[in-house]
Amino acid sequence: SFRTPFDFIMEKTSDNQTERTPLLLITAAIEQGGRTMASLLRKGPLLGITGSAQIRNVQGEGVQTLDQIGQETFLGLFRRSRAVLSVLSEEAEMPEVLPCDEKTSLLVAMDPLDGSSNISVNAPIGSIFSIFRPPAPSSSSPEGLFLNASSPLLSAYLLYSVSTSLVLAFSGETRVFTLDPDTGEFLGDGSPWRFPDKGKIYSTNEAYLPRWEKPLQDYLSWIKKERNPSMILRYIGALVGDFHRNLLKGGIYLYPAEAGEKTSGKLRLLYEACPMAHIARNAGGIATDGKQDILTIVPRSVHQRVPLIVGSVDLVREFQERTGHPLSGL
Ligand code: P6P
Repeated sequence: SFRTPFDFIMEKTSDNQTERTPLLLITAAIEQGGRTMASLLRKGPLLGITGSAQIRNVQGEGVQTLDQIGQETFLGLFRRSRAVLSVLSEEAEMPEVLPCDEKTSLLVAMDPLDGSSNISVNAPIGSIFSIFRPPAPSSSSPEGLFLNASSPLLSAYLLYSVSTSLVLAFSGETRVFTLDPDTGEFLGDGSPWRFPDKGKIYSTNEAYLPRWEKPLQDYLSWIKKERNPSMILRYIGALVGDFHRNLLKGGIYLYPAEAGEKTSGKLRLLYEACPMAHIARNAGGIATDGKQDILTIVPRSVHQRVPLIVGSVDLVREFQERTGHPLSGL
């Protein structure tokens, strides 16, 4: 019989009642926002809401109208849940402090709509969340809350594609759910998902190879010319889509640092690399910045970028060994 995210959280919080309620409320907010965004994205072109808005977001990137709708949709739901102390979003420079029931509220870092350049060409996009316990005492500044937070308590992404998936990592497990558009329920088979240890897929934007450091250039050329068995390239250009395919089939995703303006890569630690690393780890995969496990990185700023290599443990181990940073304890 199918199970829902509610069943997953209830099952895994049977001995920890204090966090059960905020986690159920936050997961419900993510589900509700997912239903809203999936419906809007399906009709977007008909409603004229896929054009890029004139306003530029804090990252200086062109903002698609749907980016703002995603920001307002999820922020509004987290505000109404009263279970969230503060939300850090890719779409806002400073974290937003929300009215909440102080004693059990949690922190949310989110990318409300990741890969929005795919919207206008009807390609997959996603929403990414990491949920943290606030540091004690939680009197520090909004940014300080996120810079002193522990590792994620729960991580999630929504993937808006052929179907709408919700993937949750919590309490040592990663589970996959699919939206039933007729009932609005997210349903899964109740079993934990395991990242395949091996795989033949690598996902990266090879156009930037000339700006990579030499060991990474050598790794890619080895993959293409010498590795046996050989690998294939699959790249959607949206982290959630590329990650999800590799989570299901086995594979490795790489967004390395580049000489020039991407000296720390492109992806953000708190609401892109960290949740993906947590989801990978709970499924038996691993994520690094090329040198260390993403989950051991202490953020220095809330929009900090990091290089991201994430996927099947055998493939990430092979990458680390070939680029001179073998991972200990793997
Ligand atoms: P590039 C989307 O803009 C994003 O943040 C990720 O979702 C995606 O994996 C990456 O950037 C794509 O970047 O430079 O290959 O277009």
